[in-house]
Amino acid sequence: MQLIDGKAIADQIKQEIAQEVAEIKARGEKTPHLAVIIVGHDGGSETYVAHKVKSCEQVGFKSTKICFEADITEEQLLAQIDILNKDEDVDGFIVQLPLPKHISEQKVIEAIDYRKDVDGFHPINVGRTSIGLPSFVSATPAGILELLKRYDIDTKGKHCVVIGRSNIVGKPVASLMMQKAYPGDATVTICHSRTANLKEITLQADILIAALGSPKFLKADMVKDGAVIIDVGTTRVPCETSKTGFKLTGDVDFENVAPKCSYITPVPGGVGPMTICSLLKNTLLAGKKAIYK
Ligand code: L34
Repeated sequence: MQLIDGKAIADQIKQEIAQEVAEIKARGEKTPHLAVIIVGHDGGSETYVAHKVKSCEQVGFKSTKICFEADITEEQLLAQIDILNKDEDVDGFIVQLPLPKHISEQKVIEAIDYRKDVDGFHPINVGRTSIGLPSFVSATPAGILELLKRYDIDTKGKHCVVIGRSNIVGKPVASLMMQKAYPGDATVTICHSRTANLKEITLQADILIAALGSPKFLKADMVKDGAVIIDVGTTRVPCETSKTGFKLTGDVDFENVAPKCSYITPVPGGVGPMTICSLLKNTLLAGKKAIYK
């Protein structure tokens, strides 16, 4: 069993980005600028956004963090999005999800100028990704593919089973894994909460991507010997022995599944840090106007 070290790969990619940013600055060109909007005080969101801002610093980007209380109106949030759409210094921006219930996430996503949508959540980017056109690819799926690539994991003709059908992970990662490319060229099956014979399907998987957000859901008896396991879950599970009072827990019962597989991502230190790297990469592309003019 080989552990896929997402943290180490993410650090390596950040160095590559930092090098490129140094060259951009040396040529006297504009410093890439990412803005992040965060609404409310969700613990996970605050941590992830803090990591995003810190990562911008590490690679030499400019970053702007915009915080709102949870009672902001949808109208006020849309007004802020409009400001960022028009701000020529901002190359890309994101609105960290989830949002409070009174705000429509879909409306917010669609209000973002797709040319600045470095999360790759806008329907134009989702659609372009799914038909193989240049686009901002959503960060977590892009991070997963980058891990498969950097570990030289064969995907062609493999059976890739995705558990979870969310718009930000399940659907786009399934669509990328079936594309005529590397990583890709896989035969993809998507399973979800209404799948009848889940175990029968997961047992056929050469590559299993667990993205349902249910701690330790994937058990050893659901996994074929030698499978590649990608764990996208990051649920905060209460834990008395931890300083923070919780333990970040993946969707995979790691302890029992790990001995069976060829490769596995840990939580933390697997997909999470790669998500942030993909966001940095998209911001760099936005700054260079490499996808859209
Ligand atoms: N708009 N909302 C928007 N874009 C995103 O790309 C996200 N996502 C998901 C939640 N909402 C979003 C993230 O940023 C999940 N996510 C994310 C980002 C980073 C990490 C986890 C999830 C991460 O860095 N995880 C670390 C541990 C972090 C910790 O210390 O708690 C890890 O090693 O897994």
